[in-house]
Amino acid sequence: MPSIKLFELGPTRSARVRWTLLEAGLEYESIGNRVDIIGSEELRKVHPLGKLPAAIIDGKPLFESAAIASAIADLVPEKDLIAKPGTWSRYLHYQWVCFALTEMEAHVQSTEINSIDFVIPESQHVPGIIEQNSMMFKRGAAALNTVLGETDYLIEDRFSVTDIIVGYTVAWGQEQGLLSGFPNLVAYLERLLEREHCTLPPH
Ligand SMILES: N[C@@H](CCC(=O)N[C@@H](CS)C(=O)NCC(=O)O)C(=O)O
Repeated sequence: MPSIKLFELGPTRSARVRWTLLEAGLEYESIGNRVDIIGSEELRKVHPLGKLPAAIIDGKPLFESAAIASAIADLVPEKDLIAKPGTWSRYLHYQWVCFALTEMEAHVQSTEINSIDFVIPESQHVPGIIEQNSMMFKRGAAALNTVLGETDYLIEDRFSVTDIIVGYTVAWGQEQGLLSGFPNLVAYLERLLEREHCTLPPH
């Protein structure tokens, strides 16, 4: 069994990693689960920005939720949680992960940090950005909605870690009220929520 330590906090993007670990059937040591772990010296040794999640897998540090979840899926090839390395399906995994994080999640994240007094103090918020963020998220959401009208899951039409990563992004959009007009995304979330180990909704 690999040794896995996870710096986590319930509603954060560590939910992606926790869900993957549960699907993988791997045990792990949970570190943190308290707000003051964010930005702490202890966490900065693993994540240079002191953000969650971060992990130590067999003694090696790794950060970014999508990278950690993908690495964990690779630890259990028999569970078929991620397309095999070197296959076209694996490149599609990278495609959808990059798409979700850059074309969609970046915008809902910007809305969140400009709405709550946590990462950026309220005095430095730019409320005017929120409308543009919503518009940009919806542009990505429309493309994903079209694809999910043709397939239930993103890779090879079966559940994988790609859906864990992208599903979190879609759920974040739902939380911000951005899914109206995208019935296939709502149905996709409903499918994901039916899974025993699902950790959505994220916030
Ligand atoms: N792209 C990163 C985002 C990490 C991130 O921003 N995590 C949030 C919690 S969801 C955090 O720790 N924020 C504290 C901060 O920005 O200082 C990932 O997916 O892991």
